[in-house]
Amino acid sequence: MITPKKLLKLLKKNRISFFTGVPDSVLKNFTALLKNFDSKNHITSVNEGSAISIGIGYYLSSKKIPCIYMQNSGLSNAINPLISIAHKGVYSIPLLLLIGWRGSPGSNDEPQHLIKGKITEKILKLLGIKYKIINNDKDLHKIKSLINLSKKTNAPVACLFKKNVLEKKKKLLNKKIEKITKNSILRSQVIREILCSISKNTRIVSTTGYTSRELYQIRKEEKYKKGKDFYMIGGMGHSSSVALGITLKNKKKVICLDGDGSMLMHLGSLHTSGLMNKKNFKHILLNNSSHESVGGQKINFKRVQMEKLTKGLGYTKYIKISKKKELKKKIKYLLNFNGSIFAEILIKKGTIKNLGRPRDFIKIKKNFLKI
Ligand SMILES: Cc1ncc(C[n+]2csc(CCOP(=O)(O)OP(=O)(O)O)c2C)c(N)n1
Repeated sequence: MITPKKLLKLLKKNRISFFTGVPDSVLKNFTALLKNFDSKNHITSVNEGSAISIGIGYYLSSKKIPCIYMQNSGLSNAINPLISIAHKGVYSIPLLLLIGWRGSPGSNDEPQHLIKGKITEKILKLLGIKYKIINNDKDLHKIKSLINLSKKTNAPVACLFKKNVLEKKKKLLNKKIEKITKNSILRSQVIREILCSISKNTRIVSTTGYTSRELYQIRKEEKYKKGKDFYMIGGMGHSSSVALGITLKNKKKVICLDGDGSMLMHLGSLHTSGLMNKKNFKHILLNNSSHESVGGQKINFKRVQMEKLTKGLGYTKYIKISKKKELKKKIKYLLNFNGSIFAEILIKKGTIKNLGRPRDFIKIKKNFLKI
């Protein structure tokens, strides 16, 4: 076990005082310590590539090494600036990466994580990034030597943390989120409303995390037969693009069930969906202003004016749903609207009990392909 406070202390002692990254469940007990840092010292970034890039910029203005945290699934988002800018053969920028290692060999994890987990070390080797696996407090000295190596060689270095190695702190969840999101609607209520209102040929593409898991579970347990789902258990931020791709050869309604963290990860995709402006494209944002699936880390989403943004990009219609009593009527409106539509639904935190996980992906795909 690693004590998050000891880890933070070690980093500070080694002159690492700036943090940026994308939240991850493996590292949540560490990143919880950063939640009260001001924005000069901690930025939650929208994707791992921008985290690397913010870190590069920080170094260029401070000559100090930034700490960049991410899940190993996000390593692929990070590769572009890591290899084309920070690499020793290009600008040679020192960075310290903390990587949550889902699907590490021998662990029990979801299929998509096992695939990425198996090749994580290989990716780091290919990138020429020196790394260490950190298992407990005794390994903290390895981080110190990595930092020294990064300073000496002006190169990125990485620490890999397996699941459950970072000690849990009580009262981890950000209580403020509960207060900020006084919303009354639960994600599961939206999902049920959609499943009972859609027609046979509707297609649903759901985003990474609790949304896909709840959709899968509710459809299965409550035996909703109409429509078919494609669960984006990985490829975070790409569900609206997959949904848009489906609309190209399918005249029936295609619903994208997005999350605020996911949508922000590749916000540029909204440009394409606005430009295409497909009549059967129904984009639903489940907005809880947090990364609930990986620990409830806050997203400052309230400031985003989604109506102006989506309309400016070319969506025909924007609607907002904030009260439970308007859910039924507005979902019906969304499904009957003859044009591209973006619905922002303000939801509160909370998931259904005993949440399962889709696993039989080939069966799911074959079923989705059936007309
Ligand atoms: C590329 C990538 N980075 C990080 C993650 C870890 N991750 C899984 S779900 C999630 C949060 C998604 O947030 P949001 O879309 O707001 O949905 P919520 O969890 O709030 O339902 C994150 C960060 C991931 N799966 N893939």
